[in-house]
Amino acid sequence: MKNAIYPGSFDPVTLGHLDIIRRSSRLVDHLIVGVLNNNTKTPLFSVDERVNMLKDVTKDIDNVEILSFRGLLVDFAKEHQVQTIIRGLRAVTDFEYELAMSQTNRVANPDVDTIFLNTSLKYAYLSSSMVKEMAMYGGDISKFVPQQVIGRVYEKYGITQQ
Ligand code: COD
Repeated sequence: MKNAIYPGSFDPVTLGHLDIIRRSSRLVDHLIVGVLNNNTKTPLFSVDERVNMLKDVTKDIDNVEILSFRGLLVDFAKEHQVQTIIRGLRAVTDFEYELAMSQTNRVANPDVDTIFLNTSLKYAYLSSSMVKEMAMYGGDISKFVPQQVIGRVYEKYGITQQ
């Protein structure tokens, strides 16, 4: 049984994340999407809201499970007997951070390897931060996040969807 974890903040989930989830779900038997429940960052969405949005947008993918985690990713992986972490790579700017993270995780647990999927070209510059900035000023985010997520983002900024 090949299983993997795709971890992230997903604040909120974007079409870029969903693309990585769909593509990696075809590579493994079981994919856990791990949503970080972090005390140090203040996310726009609570961990429950992020988990629920991910559940909504992945409900048609049978082998995907959405879970939250606290603490170290390698401990979460060990708890679920997972040795493969999936990460998405956009531009070269992601590379340094991703490399450092994968090396650190491998030092912490040599059994854990990270596999990188490159972004689909149309989502190459898409990030949750960009979505939030667009939404904050009333910009159109419909090309960036799944349809079920659009209203929930605007709602956070008190914007009524047209
Ligand atoms: N196209 C392709 N991939 C994308 C896109 C896109 N448009 N947008 C984002 N991605 C990828 C990102 O590159 C990333 O791989 C993944 O999707 C999730 O992205 P984010 O931004 O939601 O999540 P991050 O990068 O904030 O997640 C960081 C973690 C939560 C995984 C990390 O902080 C962590 O593991 N924390 C736990 C503590 C720990 O173990 N620390 C030690 C590791 S150094």
